[in-house]
Amino acid sequence: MIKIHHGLWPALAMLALLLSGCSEDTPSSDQSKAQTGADKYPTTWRFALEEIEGSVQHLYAEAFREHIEKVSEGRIVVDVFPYGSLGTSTQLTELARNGSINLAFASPGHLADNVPEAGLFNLHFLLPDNPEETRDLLQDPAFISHFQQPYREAGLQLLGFVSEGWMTWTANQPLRSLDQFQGLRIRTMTSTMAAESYRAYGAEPVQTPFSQVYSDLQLRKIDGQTNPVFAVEEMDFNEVQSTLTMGRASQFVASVVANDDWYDELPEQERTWLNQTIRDLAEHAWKSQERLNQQRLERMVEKADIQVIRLNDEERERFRQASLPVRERFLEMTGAQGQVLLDYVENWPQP
Ligand code: 6CS
Repeated sequence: MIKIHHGLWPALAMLALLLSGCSEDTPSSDQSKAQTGADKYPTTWRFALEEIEGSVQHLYAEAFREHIEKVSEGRIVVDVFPYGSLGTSTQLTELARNGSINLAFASPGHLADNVPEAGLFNLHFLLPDNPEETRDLLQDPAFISHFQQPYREAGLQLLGFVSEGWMTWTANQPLRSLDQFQGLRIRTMTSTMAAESYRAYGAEPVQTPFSQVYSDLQLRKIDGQTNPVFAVEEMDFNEVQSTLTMGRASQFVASVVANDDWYDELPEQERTWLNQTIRDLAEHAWKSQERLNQQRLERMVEKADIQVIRLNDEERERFRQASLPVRERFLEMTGAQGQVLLDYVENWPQP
């Protein structure tokens, strides 16, 4: 049986959202200015996710909803749209850019064609090997500030980065060496930089939306894919792949974004609630991805339906060497600003 994961979007719901621009209980920015004080509330913020219910992004959004409703004493209500209710990652970013939704997750793996600097997170063997150091880097205000202008140029306000754990490689064979990558049709996220990192290993990257990966694997249109453990399990890729290789080459980093005009026009109090919530959730987000990745790895190992392989340092070093030229490609796309970012990460943690 062919299983299509969230491949059929409720097109009418999306169309309605696009056409309406704003719902009854969500005043447009002009209305918002006219409506002040008590009669403005409750107001609804729409938050769209690139992942399904039960995912890292979903846990984050639910915690976000609870937190903001609490600090605002019910004045702000959050509508969460898990993956499958509105569209693909690229479409969600478009909805955030045009203001149909207020908040969204935007993964650099998809976003880097619009925000080239975000391509940094598609580079392999760049972020610290120690995940705690990566966590601290992603919360570092000076690091985040380097991305503000590039996101703005794409019509987005960057609110923060969320780590979702190590990327793994799944296939119907182990992926221990560059030889095993030769000609491998591996699905990557849709940006050029996401593909380049695998082309450097000799693979033939195929770029498709998340929702299409299961059926493409099942139909053998592709040989493998790359995602964190939690996503492999929740999207059932373990049903159609025999081997999960942990090369610890890159970590999945997502960004939380807002429509730029919406953010600028938020009353000061609401913007404070929003920024405070993003800050307060950082630790929660870190812990929930650790827990989810760990639990789901155990579950897959228990079911024994996928073989788990961990690369040793020697094997990883060969991939690291092969990955280095991709940094030049990143610099071609980002210039001096890209160099600043590379230097920043390579010198992290700061003494
Ligand atoms: O592979 C993807 O396209 C997706 N993977 C995850 C873990 N989150 C969102 C992203 O779109």
